[in-house]
Order: sequence, then structure tokens, then C-alpha cells
Amino acid sequence: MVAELYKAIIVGAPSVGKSSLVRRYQTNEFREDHTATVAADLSAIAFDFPEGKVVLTVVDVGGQETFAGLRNRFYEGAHHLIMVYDMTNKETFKRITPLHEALTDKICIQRDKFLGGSLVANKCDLKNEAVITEQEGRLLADLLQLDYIETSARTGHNVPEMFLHAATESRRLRHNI
Ligand SMILES: Nc1nc2c(ncn2[C@@H]2O[C@H](COP(=O)(O)OP(=O)(O)OP(=O)(O)O)[C@@H](O)[C@H]2O)c(=O)[nH]1
Ligand SMILES: [Mg+2]
Repeated sequence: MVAELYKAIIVGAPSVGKSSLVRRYQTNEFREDHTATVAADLSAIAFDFPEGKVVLTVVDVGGQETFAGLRNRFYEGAHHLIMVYDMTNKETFKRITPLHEALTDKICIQRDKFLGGSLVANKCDLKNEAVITEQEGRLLADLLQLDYIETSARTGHNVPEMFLHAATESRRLRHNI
């Protein structure tokens, strides 16, 4: 059976843990060091839904790149938007709204609907150091019409759920279900 193909983009300020989330999902590893993603990294994640196979291409856009130039084409044709901040770093949270504004101008809008997306509060293993509360996160998610999820690339908490959600929501958008 032919797989359905979808594209998700994962964006946010530098060092929030975008690449770590992808790595945790793909290889079940975690690295303490930070190597800035240059331009963007692509990965493909396959899912078996009862209705058939789904392949989600994940475009992990380097944080520097995201804010340096929105002229690039990484965003085009995306079905799902994953916006990540670091719950221990207020600056990364503040950058979500302007980034969302810039992206909604840029990303495909189907049938006058914005694409679905998630607001990801990463580094929840450091919850005792968090400066953004769950309430603040949920409020912003509601405002931007994103689904709120707390994750940790370090422990793996909610990481499979986050990518499964992206695939499920992408299907929903296409099939109008
Ligand atoms: N404690 C903790 N640290 C994390 C977590 N996720 C990532 N990190 C750390 O945060 C740093 C940045 O992680 P990256 O995944 O490289 O961040 P990024 O968002 O891809 O950064 P850019 O590619 O520069 O945009 C690294 O030192 C990681 O070890 C997490 O869930 N918990
Ligand atoms: Mg990266």
C-alpha cells in the first residue's frame, strides 16, 4: 500500500532542544552538548495507522536560521507546525509569538484554515527551574490555536506522543476528519 506523506516543521529559538527531540525519537539517545543546526536537518518517521502507512518528514530548522531569514523554503507545504520553547528560559518563550506571526504569513493555508500545530514546552525534566508555568504555556497555546505539550528530550517524556500527534493532525487536516 502506498504511504501518505506529510511534512512537519520544528521551529524555535536556538538551544531549546529541537534536534534533541528528533534524536530522542529516532535513536533513543540524548547528548548533553549543543551543536547548532545549520540550515535544516531532514528526517523521515514512519507510522502504521489502522488506515495505512504514514511517513512524516520532519524539517528541523536551526534556531539561528529561523530568525536570520524567513525567506527560505523550509516552511513551504508544511502540514504541521511544532513550535518549541525551553521552559527554563523566558526569552525562548517570548520569541514564539513573533515567530508564529511571521510563519502564518509564509506557510500554506488550506481551505482558509491555518495548519495545525503544537506548542512544545521542552526540558520538563528541569521543572523545578522552570520560569514559564504550565498555565502561561497553555494560555499562549490557546491564543495561537496550538496544542500544548510538555516534553523532555533528556528523559523521553512525551516525545513519541508529540510526533504521533503531528502525524495524526496532519492526516486530520488532509482528510478533514
Ligand atoms: N535538561 C534538558 N536539556 C535538554 C533537553 N533537550 C535539549 N537539551 C539540551 O539543550 C541544548 C540544545 O539542544 P539542541 O537539541 O541542540 O537544541 P536546538 O533547538 O536543536 O538548537 P539549534 O539547532 O541551535 O536551533 C543541548 O545542550 C541539549 O543537551 C531536555 O529536554 N532537557
Ligand atoms: Mg538543532
